[in-house]
Amino acid sequence: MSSADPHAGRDVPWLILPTYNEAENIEAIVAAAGRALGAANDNAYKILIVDDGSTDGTGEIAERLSAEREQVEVLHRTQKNGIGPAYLAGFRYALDHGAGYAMEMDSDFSHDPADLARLLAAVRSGADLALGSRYVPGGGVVDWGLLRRFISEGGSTYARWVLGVRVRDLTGGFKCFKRDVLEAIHFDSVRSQGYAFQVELTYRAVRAGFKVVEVPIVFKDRELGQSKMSWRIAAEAMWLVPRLRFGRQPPAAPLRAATQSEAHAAPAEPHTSPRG
Ligand SMILES: Nc1nc2c(ncn2[C@@H]2O[C@H](COP(=O)(O)OP(=O)(O)O)[C@@H](O)[C@H]2O)c(=O)[nH]1
Ligand SMILES: [Mg+2]
Repeated sequence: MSSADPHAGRDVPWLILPTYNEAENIEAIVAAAGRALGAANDNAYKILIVDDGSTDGTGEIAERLSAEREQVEVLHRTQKNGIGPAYLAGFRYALDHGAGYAMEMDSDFSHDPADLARLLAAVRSGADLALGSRYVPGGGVVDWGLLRRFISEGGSTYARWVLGVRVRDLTGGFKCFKRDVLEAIHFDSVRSQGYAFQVELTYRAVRAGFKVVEVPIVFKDRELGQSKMSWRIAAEAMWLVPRLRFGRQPPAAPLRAATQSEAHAAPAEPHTSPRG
């Protein structure tokens, strides 16, 4: 099973970390994610930081981290245009370099890096896409007031209802994709940026017949740095969701086209917590 280079080969998980002005978080999040992935996969993993020209020195710190560790790489982009394009650039790079799995996580400790192992385990035990989910039993959110909870959970409920899928947490950004799922998605036709991007990728995976499971996670607010999400990004999700369902569909990847109707009949099953 083992190959000469532990960082090559189709079994290697790549964690994509999008950053915009995360100088206070980047070093600690890379260290914590490295510990979790290293323990989960015998030190064979990659962390790809995708920095969109941060003005607070994040890009320089990322460069130093990548010089210090062979597992860390950096993609510098000159324009800040949202997490959607940043993730797509990261996915493309990871696929081109042989990633077996590509993972998404915020770089601000809202997601617990220790949960990376559980997401990876879910995909290794049969899922094609594992979602860190706040809205299944065992999952949740700390620190949020009633209004913010209502908007977030309401947004997921709205999207679930419009799209006709069973996924409970459609807007979350903590995920593990099997390589094939990303290969089946035509990146050029993905236009969304923020929460809508998360909805779009999960919806496309369900539509293409992939098995999507939800792994309970607890989300907490960042302690350092500032959120870049805005009402504009939330509004984008509102109008984009019906377009995903009723607009012109992007071409399906040939391999998966046969299973599309099956996908409609049996969308995501909630995953039971590995913690019991
Ligand atoms: N590369 C890149 N990363 C971004 C951009 N916008 C946000 N991020 C990162 O995406 C993650 C989630 O963003 P955040 O502002 O914390 O959103 P929130 O958790 O919904 O408040 C963080 O790691 C941000 O640094 C962007 O335009 N480009
Ligand atoms: Mg955040």
